[in-house]
Amino acid sequence: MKTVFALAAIAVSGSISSAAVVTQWNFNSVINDGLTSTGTTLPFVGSGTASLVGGVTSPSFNAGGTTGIAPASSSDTNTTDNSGWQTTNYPAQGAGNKTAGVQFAVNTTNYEDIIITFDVRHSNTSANTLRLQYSTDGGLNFIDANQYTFTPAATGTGDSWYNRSADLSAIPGVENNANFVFRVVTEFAPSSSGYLAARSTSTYGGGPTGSTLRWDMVTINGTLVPTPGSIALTGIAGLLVARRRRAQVS
Ligand SMILES: [Ca+2]
Ligand SMILES: [Ca+2]
Repeated sequence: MKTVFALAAIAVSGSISSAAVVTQWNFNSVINDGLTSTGTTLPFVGSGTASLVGGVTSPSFNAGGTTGIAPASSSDTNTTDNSGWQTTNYPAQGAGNKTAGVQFAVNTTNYEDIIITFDVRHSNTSANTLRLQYSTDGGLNFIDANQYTFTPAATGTGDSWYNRSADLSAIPGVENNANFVFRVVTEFAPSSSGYLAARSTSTYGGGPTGSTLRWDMVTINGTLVPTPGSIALTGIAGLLVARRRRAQVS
């Protein structure tokens, strides 16, 4: 009987260890109002906090789908009220390397194998290079996720959406952490002391009108780790299933 119980618990609890969206921001209005200029930084799925860092401001929300070079919209499937988080006032040329951008605090307790995806639209004059950084201590210290710098296409195309992905599953402290925070910030071009514009023929411009980055579909994916409580419950459920199956056989 003990063996049956244990096997049933493992089998059933294993089935709930599955990929899930921990938190997602789509920046659309909570109630569809048909206006892309209105939206929210409250999460669409789960819980967490979105904030601006390094002097960046957000004067408004703006369209998640818009004109521009393909792809001309984010991956948001909302076609009637799709907003993006419009951000500007990035640092002046030669200043504030890896300090300015958007930041997200997400409790990853009970989740492992964290993967972050987001969409970003570069204006022509915005920085072409973005850097993902993470914190395991609530945002006191940030560490470069070294393999994750993001630049527009090789041709240096601005005014276009890019779908980005970062697999943090191998980084200690990211998973199962109530104090997990990450941010995406603008970075100088490699081996230089200044920003390169997203469009190769444009000049980088910071400040309130010089460059814009628009964000959408910021998603933290993880795998739910069964808690002791859930194992106990599923174990009982599994035992009942096992009993029922034996009853059917006999
Ligand atoms: Ca709206
Ligand atoms: Ca959106």
